[in-house]
Amino acid sequence: MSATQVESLIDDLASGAVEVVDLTQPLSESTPVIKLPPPFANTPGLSRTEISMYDDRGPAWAWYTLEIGEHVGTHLDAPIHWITGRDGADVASIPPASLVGPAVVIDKTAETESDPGYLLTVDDLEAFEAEHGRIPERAWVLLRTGWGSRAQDEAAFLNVGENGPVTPGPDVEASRWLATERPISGFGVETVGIDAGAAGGFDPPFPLHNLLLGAGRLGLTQLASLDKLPITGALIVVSPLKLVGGTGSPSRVLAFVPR
Ligand code: 23J
Ligand code: MN
Repeated sequence: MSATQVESLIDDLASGAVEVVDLTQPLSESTPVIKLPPPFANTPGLSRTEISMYDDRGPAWAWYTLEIGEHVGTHLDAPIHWITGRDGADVASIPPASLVGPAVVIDKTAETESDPGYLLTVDDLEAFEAEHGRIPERAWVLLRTGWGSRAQDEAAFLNVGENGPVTPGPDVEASRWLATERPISGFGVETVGIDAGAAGGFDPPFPLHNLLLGAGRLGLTQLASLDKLPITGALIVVSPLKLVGGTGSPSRVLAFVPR
């Protein structure tokens, strides 16, 4: 991008020709977190304790200590989150250019409404490209399902049934395709994890974690407002904490959308 294009982007932001859309869910003590079945350990959500509250401990200031898992709320999965990516990047080592790129939205809202465990297939990915063109290099592929409308209701969001969680995501072959067939930066979802709810029972278990993170690519979860994005043409910016050795991080995620 030349200096001129950055200047024109600044002008477009001022005029409203480009809108900044926040793709981040609010982060609070009530933000739902994934619940793995026994015998696996689980992550804490967010909790806060006061350091001072305009009181004896600090008369003119308020501040908190946070306790939070790395994988809470709208968050990034780094390659080292998964054993297949253990020699890959931690959060601090991710090249910043991977955190900015074209957003490509695959809309499976209708399919997810009729089947909340909807599995994205290679046929879906190929049909998407036939209609909208080849997924570009460095793209963030975002699976739009409408699931974000459940984000404030833990039971509806996690949607755990008799046979475990029922949430949408890619099947094994679509996971392999996303990890190997296109040089994408990452894959983002509205649900609690990048894999489908049923994916713990797939072969391999959690195939998108296994294959995508194993290929050095990134995951992004619990996104909001994907319905405000065009199918192509938006720019996404992902901002994780620069956690040295981090396997993931709560992130602010923004999109630049032409209006
Ligand atoms: C650990 C094991 C399985 C899953 C996850 C974490 C996540 O969803 C995550 O945030 O990476 S599915
Ligand atoms: Mn995660």
